[in-house]
Amino acid sequence: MRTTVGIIGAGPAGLLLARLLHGAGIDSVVLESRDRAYVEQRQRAGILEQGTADVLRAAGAGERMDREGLRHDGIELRFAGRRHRVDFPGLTGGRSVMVYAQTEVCKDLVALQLAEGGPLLFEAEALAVEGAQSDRPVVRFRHEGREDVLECDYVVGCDGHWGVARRAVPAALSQVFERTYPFGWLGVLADVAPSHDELVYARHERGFALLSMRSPSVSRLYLQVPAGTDAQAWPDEEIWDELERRFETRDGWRLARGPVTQKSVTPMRSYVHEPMRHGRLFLAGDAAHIVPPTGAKGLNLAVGDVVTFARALTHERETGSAELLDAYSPTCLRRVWQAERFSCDMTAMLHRRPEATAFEERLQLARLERIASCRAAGADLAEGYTGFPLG
Ligand code: RFL
Ligand code: PHB
Repeated sequence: MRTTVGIIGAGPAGLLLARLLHGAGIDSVVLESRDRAYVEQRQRAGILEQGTADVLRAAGAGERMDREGLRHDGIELRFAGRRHRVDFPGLTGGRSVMVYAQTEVCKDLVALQLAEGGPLLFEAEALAVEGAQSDRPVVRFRHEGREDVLECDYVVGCDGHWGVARRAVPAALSQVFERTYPFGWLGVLADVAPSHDELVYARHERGFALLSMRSPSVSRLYLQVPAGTDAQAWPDEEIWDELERRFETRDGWRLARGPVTQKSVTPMRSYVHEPMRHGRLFLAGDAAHIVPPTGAKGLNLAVGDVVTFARALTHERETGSAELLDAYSPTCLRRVWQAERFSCDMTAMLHRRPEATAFEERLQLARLERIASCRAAGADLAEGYTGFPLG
């Protein structure tokens, strides 16, 4: 098999890249190790930055998002029994975000790819990327019980944190920057209308909690739990009790309960692999970097990477200049590090560190007070949350 761009992974990064290249008249093949149902149902991100929503629209993948997605003009910060709303448009000159689940983005992109795009092979597991520094890199993969080879001009590793693409970068040329956290998020999906019309980020002595949503009738809720917690060890009623404690306000706000349909624990990690390019192999999305979910940045960063790659390759095709391809890694990393900073700050401000001193806890509250009382501090959060400019 031969193609111009071999794409490993059909998460949001790989699927959107295939769509953008198709629009630019560049052919690609997507290899995905899991089946279609898995790709379309894996519960993950829920917030699209305005720039991400614009990219999906421009790629012809925004129709259902515009019909079913929920535009959000702010979030609520909850601390010390108080509530503070961060008004995004008012603080950023008009920006907002979209609540539209990653599962739905993936469904829309899979449907478009199968109807109009190049090959998208499910249950096709990439085994290795070889010859990244030659003119003809190849992806070895296994599909329908047979091993095969995909010859490419370029390979883009969109295969997530546990994929194989990153391994093709020699250790001597790689630098990894990371931080692990002693906590994770217990996430539940519940058939109950969200108890607030915007997301609520709560800082509480017992730990962080987040109220999010998937639709007007489905809530998505998270609780900070110790790293390594087994989700099944938390009975549903105890989850609701704990959520209620952490969201408690002095004005008597109530959390509505409903049947829990899914629960799982997500570990938290900050991770950056530099560089994001080795020869003709490019890394995009979680394959190159991970952020803790507090800033809602992971999916949006993946989109930024593939937009940067698609623009760079289109430029090379149109002008013969590899200038933008050569700038791929530093261009992406500037945005990645801003998102890492934002995600770390949000995480530090809202989570309970088991070893935190009383002094540090007071500092957390002072940070939240500052955002609530100083327009510049609020604007900094609003700008970070609604997104750093693409390119
Ligand atoms: P993905 O989605 O992990 O997709 C990688 C794909 O590659 C496949 N794969 C392979 N295919 C072939 N051969 C191999 N050897 C392969 N190895 C792996 C995998 O099966 C998979 O299909 O990476 P991608 O595309 O880079 O997308 C990244 C996002 O999924 C991720 O950053 C976000 O989900 C992070 N995230 C959030 N991001 C946001 O922007 N906003 C949010 O609100 C948000 N909330 C979250 C999140 C992530 C969470 N979890 C579970 C980590 C909330 C949570 C709880
Ligand atoms: C979600 O809805 O899954 C979600 C929303 C905001 C975050 C993280 C996750 O910061």
